Amino acid sequence: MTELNEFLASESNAAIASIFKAIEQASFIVSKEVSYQGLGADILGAQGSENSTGDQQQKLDVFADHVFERALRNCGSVAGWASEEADEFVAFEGCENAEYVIAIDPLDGSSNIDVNVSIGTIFGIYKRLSPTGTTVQLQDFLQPGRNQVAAGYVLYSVSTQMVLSTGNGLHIFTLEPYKKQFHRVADHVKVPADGKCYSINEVNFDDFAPALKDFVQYCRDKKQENGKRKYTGRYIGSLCADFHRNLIKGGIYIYPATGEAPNGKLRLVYEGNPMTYLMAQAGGYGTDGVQDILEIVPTQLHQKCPLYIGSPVMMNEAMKQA
Ligand code: P6P
Repeated sequence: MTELNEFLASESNAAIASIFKAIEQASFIVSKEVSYQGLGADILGAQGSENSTGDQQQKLDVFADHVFERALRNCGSVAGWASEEADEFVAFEGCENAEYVIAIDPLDGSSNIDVNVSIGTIFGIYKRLSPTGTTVQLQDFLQPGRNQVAAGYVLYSVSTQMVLSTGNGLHIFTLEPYKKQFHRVADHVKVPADGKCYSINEVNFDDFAPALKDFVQYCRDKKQENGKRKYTGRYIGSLCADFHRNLIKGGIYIYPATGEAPNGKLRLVYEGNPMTYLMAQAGGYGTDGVQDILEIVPTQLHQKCPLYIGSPVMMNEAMKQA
């Protein structure tokens, strides 16, 4: 039993604890290979293929997908999974009696690995809707984000950290690489009500909706009482890294709809839903620019959604403009 296991067994149930144990094992493998930056497995550069939705796959995308799938298949508590790297969901043969399914982006931001920038794994866990003892169905994966029973991300950065919730607050664990275990370093973390950072790719400014242009200009112009600007821009180009900084320091991350990408870029099922579930557990919230992300009923596995997420004061200001 690892510390993460013990914590989850007390916070949730044995099945959820076994799922997180599988994620702990898989993320240790990915973290080790990422930290060896090309000295270990061949994970640098493009795979030379596209994923289900036309994104250029990086070798690390494929590596992480295989590592997490193997671990989650073997844990026995997951009946099937939906991965960004596969067109369709996958039923795990022999796991028909498992109660849970998982939606996952095995490696978000993988194009950053070649330049040694933080990257992440994002996942959401749902109780299946189809009867146990049967093969999972698409409906098991097209649940609104409010149905998640747990979610988390692993941030492969200066240290490797897992941020998770099983519905009883948001907790942060740090990987101790020699023991291959995560140790809790913070629990019941709350996002600051207001922040200093707005995270958005401003190269697309001219293509933003007028309301979003107004919000960005508001952030650019807002002054503190001492006359100094209140906000600054921070955009790493890796969702987990930008989200994590904003979670700890306060801030807002926006990947909006644009003329070129009317539904934005991020995926609802395995990016928007898990991250919004986590932010809600920390006292913030996430929308698609209009409605709570967690209330959207997905119609397609890889559907995209605009994402506004972060500190409530900044979110309220952004939504007021909308
Ligand atoms: P852009 C990484 O590819 C990602 O999905 C997020 O992690 C990141 O915030 C965003 O895309 C960056 O996209 O279009 O600004 O380069």
